[in-house]
Amino acid sequence: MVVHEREPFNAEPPPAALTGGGITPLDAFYSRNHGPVPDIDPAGWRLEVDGLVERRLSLSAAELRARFEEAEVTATLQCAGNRRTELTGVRDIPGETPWGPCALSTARFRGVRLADVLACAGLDPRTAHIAFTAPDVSPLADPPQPYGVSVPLGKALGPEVLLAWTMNDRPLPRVHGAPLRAVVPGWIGARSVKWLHRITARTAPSDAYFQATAYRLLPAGADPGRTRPGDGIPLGPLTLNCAVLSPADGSRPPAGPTVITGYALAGEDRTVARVDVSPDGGRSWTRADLDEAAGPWVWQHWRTVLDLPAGASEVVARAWDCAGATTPESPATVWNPKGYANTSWPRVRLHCG
Ligand SMILES: Nc1nc2c(c(=O)[nH]1)N[C@H]1C(S)=C(S)[C@@H](COP(=O)(O)O)O[C@H]1N2
Ligand SMILES: [Mo]
Repeated sequence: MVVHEREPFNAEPPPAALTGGGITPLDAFYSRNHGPVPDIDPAGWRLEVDGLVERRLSLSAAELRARFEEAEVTATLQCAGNRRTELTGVRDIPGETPWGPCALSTARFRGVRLADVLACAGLDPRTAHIAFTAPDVSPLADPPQPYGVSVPLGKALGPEVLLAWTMNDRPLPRVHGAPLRAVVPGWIGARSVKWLHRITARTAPSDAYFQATAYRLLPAGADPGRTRPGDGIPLGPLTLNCAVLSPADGSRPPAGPTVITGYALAGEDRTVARVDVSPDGGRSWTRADLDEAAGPWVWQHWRTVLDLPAGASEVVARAWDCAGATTPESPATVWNPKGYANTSWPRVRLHCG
């Protein structure tokens, strides 16, 4: 793993660990934490469901398993800060984790549907948002506070949104949220709350720092040190993204036919429809071979062979999704003070021998 920080633990796999596509092995799955990983005693643990509900629930892990139908989803989680380093070339982004292109991974999660648990509690018709709270306290939040976010009710009721206790058929690892995490496929990773212990039905989005202040797209001129709750655009559904996994930026492959591989991921339940790759900085393009989507919530890998001349080459990629949306050309267009949602064309500089 490429470890950006030990405490809190923030790490992404090396690109070579993701080139195979499909499900990511647990030991290669990226980790994103805002505070210390909490130590939870499974025996004393309970999930509380409160707020605008007809019946408050307090469920042990055994009760959760016994009362609701088991459900499974394969989903790619992607951090909103994925590919941030490519933005820092435009302008510095101090105080944020310098993610490369691998702050995303795919797993098969099993648990119960959030919608089923909410139906059991009975929602008041005024409910418009479902908030999640966890016990890990982030010293980075202002003021320091437990991790919390929310999702609009429409998304929360989607059959793909799970409260999960397994990952790739193994018990959920502690660093990925044991004993229970929310899995919100197609949305930024920040909404998939780990160590989930409270679900609250509300009229308004969560007031917690990671919903109200962080994970928001600020205008390029804003001072991130002076933002107030509610500033900027709250990031929720993912937007189409595409990155090169091999060859590595700055590498020196032999001149001639060169295999280029990468991934693309569309937001919500959209799929990737086409990926083009350029050997010459975007002047000419070749259509890449694109994997079919294994499901609506998962990445798709692509590959092509480019005949590269001796000397310097700039390999660039762009994608389209099934709604016809395409990725923006330049990181300068999408630059924002916290370095979120970089979906610009990835550029890999090679020097062929
Ligand atoms: N309780 C809690 N949940 C959390 C976080 C956190 O710091 N605390 N980080 C979020 C962010 S920003 C991301 S991208 C994903 C990362 O999940 P992973 O560490 O399993 O890859 O978890 C989300 N859930
Ligand atoms: Mo994230």
